Amino acid sequence: MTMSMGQMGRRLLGLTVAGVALVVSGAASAELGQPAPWEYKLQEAATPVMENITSFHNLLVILITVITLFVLALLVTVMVKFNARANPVPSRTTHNTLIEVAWTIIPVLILFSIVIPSFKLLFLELDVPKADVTIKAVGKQWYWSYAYPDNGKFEFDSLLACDETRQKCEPPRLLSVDNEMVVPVDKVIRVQTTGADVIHSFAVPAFGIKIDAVPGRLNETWFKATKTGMFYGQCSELCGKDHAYMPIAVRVVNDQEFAQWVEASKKKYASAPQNTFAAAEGAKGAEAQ
Ligand SMILES: [Cu+2]
Repeated sequence: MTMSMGQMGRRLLGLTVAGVALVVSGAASAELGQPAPWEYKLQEAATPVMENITSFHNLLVILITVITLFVLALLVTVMVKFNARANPVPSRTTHNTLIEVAWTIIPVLILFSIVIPSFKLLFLELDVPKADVTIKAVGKQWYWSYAYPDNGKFEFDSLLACDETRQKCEPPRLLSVDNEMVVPVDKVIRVQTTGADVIHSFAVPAFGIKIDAVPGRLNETWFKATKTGMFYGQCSELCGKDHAYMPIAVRVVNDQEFAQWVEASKKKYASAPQNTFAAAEGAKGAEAQ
């Protein structure tokens, strides 16, 4: 197959345009709170923490791009100007104080421009504000249980909404569950995680949270959703054969809807026999008596 340079150029250009069009159309169809085909960016932020993560990420991408282009330009200059043919008699220069000071100070300044937003973000993530609602998320092989200790102490299981073959699923496929975790909008939600059997990880990309659920240990994180709607995540620590089938679905609703849901859930999950937290707390209560 012979192809002229012109033909090849045009073909390459065509491919690039098609690729860009695909990526743009894919990104445009992205729905809040869930992944989209051809998505190459972070999911749209629904909490202040995630907004922070996104802007930090963007800052880093700009920095890396500029640094990479600069180094590439230096390499190209060296290759073109200082090869043996173009520059047969090399200079014997060994020191240049100005350049040496510059290549020490400038990287330090660049690192400072990274470390300041980085530490700000770390503190924002780790410093849990006063919580309006506390939820215990227990990772189990292979589903999640949610307990609302301050809202009536009910607990329920949240399982993948698919048939046994996992061929017929509720949309979004492999992300929707039978019982969603429900939280009020614009409120600080503290999530405490633990594992009932092995290590799992509770993660919701649009909220910017990912925290391990470790047996025998209580981890905590927080989020404050600023948008209502459905938000999906997945267990993010390889936990066994059905690791891919224990999604996290969070419904963010207004205060009134949340209060109604709490009342309904208290009745609906009143006789939850499977629940480990209530059982453990019940046992503790019995010991105390
Ligand atoms: Cu898991």
